[in-house]
Amino acid sequence: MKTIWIAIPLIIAGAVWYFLGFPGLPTPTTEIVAVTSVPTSAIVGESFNITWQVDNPQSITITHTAIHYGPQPKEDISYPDFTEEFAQGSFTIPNTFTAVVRAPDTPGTLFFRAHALIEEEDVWTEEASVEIHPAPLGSTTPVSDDEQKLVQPTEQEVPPVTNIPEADMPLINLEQEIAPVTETDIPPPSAPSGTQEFSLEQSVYPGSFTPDPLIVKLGIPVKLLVTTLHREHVNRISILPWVTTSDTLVPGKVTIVEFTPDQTGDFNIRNIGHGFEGVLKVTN
Ligand SMILES: [Cu+2]
Repeated sequence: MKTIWIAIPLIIAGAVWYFLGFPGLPTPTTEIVAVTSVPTSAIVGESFNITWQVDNPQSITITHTAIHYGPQPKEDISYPDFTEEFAQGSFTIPNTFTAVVRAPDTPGTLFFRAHALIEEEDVWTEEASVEIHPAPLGSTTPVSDDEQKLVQPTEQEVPPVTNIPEADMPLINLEQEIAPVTETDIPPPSAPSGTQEFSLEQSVYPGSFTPDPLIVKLGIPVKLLVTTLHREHVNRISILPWVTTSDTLVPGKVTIVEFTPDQTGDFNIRNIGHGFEGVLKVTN
């Protein structure tokens, strides 16, 4: 009987805390991810900030939160781009995040949602939008410091093969990782020894590999220099039975995939994450 008189006030106190909050203690909220600041409009090619908050009753660590965005509204959240700042790493929530979004080069509407991966669960906001206006007459497109850093190495180091959108360029290791692409167009040796080397380009939107089919010779080690046009949460390839999973494909980086085809026929080059496929043809 005594315990009831202890338990009841505790339950009431707990309920008050949950629904109203006590001073100095975190207040549970219903909107776990919410956009808190975004301009209503932007100028073509201009960079602007979007701020969002990610809440949680307890302080925990998450590994991904981002603004996903693109020129089309997306029910299925397959936006072609997302902000990189908090896309990979370790971030404490509750917290507020701000990332830079670059407006497209053509006027229109930019659609976006904030996303967070919280304890293996995907949490998204409703879709919102920013109107993208043409540049005022006589003005030049503003270029931020960040973009200059990105563009300069591209012009100096990247051969035409890569064709990577500027917004997707990574900030690091451009020289080391992109330099080998110059050799990817060299045809494979015809002698049945050595290595046959090919470039393989992946585009997530639409899901495709180039070339398709990719034709290789039986019994000669294959070296694929794989590039991708898009950043994704999960972005690797498999070529069964030889390659179960590659390293993560990152725009601007060449991922090397090596194997020796020991049977002829058609095999799937498969994107892990989106599931689209290309064909690897092994011939005599
Ligand atoms: Cu995301």
